[in-house]
Amino acid sequence: MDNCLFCKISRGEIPARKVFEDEQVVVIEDIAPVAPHHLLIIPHKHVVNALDLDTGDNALIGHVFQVAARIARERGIAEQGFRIVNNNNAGAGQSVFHIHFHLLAGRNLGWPPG
Ligand code: IU
Repeated sequence: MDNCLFCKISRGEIPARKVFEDEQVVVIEDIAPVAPHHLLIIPHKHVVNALDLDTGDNALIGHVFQVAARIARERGIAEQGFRIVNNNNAGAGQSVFHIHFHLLAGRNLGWPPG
């Protein structure tokens, strides 16, 4: 997608603080962190949000969670607890319309989320 911010980050056309990348996802530091650990796991594939997924994307979403768990272990935040958040549509807080998963940790994470 020509005009998509996360496609541009995925392609390396816009700089981002990249912490991991493989053939399916790129993981960056969120530009406006809301927790001591705030990463975005972004599939390279342009999918708008959960409503835009099809069954062919099942392995991709599984991979996202595998990457999140690996990063949580590597950062030493697995045992204290971490959260994976995916906002779908503006009413739920989605502001970038390319599917992504927030990985949050390092402070008390309230429940229910706001
Ligand atoms: P959201 O769930 O769509 O609201 O998440 C989008 C996130 O992308 C949000 O946390 C922003 O701070 C973050 N972000 C970014 O990391 N870099 C950018 O250039 C822009 C947004 I624009």
